[in-house]
Amino acid sequence: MLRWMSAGESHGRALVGILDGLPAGIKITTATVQNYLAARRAGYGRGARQKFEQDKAQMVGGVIRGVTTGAPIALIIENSEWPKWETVMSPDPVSAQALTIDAGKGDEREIARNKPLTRPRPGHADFAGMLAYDLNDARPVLERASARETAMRVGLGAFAQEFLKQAAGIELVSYVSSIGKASLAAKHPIPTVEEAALLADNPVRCPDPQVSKEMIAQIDGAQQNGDTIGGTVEVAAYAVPVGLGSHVQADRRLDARIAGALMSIPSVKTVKIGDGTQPYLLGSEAHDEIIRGQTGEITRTSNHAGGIEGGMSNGQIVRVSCEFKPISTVPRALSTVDLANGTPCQAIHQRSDTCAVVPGAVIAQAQVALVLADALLEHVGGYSLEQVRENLRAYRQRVEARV
Ligand code: EPS
Repeated sequence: MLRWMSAGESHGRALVGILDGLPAGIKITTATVQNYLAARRAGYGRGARQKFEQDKAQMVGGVIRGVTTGAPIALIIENSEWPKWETVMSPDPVSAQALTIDAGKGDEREIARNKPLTRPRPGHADFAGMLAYDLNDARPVLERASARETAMRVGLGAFAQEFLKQAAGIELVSYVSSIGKASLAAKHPIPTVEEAALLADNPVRCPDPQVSKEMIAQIDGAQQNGDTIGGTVEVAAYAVPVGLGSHVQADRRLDARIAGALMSIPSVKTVKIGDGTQPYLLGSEAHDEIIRGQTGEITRTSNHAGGIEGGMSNGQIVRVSCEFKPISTVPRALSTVDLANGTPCQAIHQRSDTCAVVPGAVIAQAQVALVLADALLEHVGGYSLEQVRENLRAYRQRVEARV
């Protein structure tokens, strides 16, 4: 069983993450983890912070000389912002006077840094978090609700993706299929692994050059109006063996696990497996008929189900998508009520990204990889990469013999 967890605040010293249950023998280096993290920092519509935030990862457990040991993976990603926030975010108490001193160059954000945040942003965790945790200041809520934490998901997801590739040849791709009103055609083919590698150079991670331009225009339009904008990302996993997940128990269903993992990404409000429910189709049209292919193999006429039936992978490409709402830190601040004095006012705004859909694709890919790695280990097991490979080979042979 694979377990993962993170801790750390957006403007704290660092994010820390633990990934427990990965086998020994996976080859990985800091540079590899760094490559995955770099993809998350890219993307048109990101705010000022991404220009200086380095996402410098350090492996501090579970890896020796470039190979996993089977012990829990421990990862640290430091925040470049920390020196400016050392006082207000200090884990130890600080004097009241220290909090009146503005660090840095005194821009609007720095002056506001030490003041209590009492005007909750509609759409963010501020309001419910302040009430649920008995806080007079939204700072502790937004520090942890911040999507900064997704850097660690991508960091841990790097290990899951390297494991899937090295153990089973499973590779994932992710791309953006809509931003605002600009959408990729529904029938656009899923990029191959090679094509997806090129997408990293596209500012909106979209496989269609014309639609990419429309997406950029949508982001520009939102930014010029002091607004934010959302969109849709797609994730596909190639070479997933049949039978990951299970129909026998609710919490073992692969689709439920993927849906939970994707829905847990900040700003995600919709998750779709394959083509979703397709309520406009009849049953005879909506399902993927089972046929004999040209070389006698068992295959399908289509993949509406997104490679998952009955809570299990069915041997087709696993294909899922999720929609991100526009970021809730809207520059043209929305109406709210100041919880310090109960008066109507404008919500907090310091700085924000205009659009985080492009990093969203990279984060979604990491989340799906973590779930698939867990499901693969559950099915074939093994404490070492070689054991997993052998167990998988034996399982694939049994499947081959049946079909
Ligand atoms: C975020 C707000 C912005 C983003 C941040 C997530 O940070 P700040 O408030 O410091 O400008 O840049 O995302 C990241 C730092 C990141 O690495 O993704 C938020 O409120 O969720």
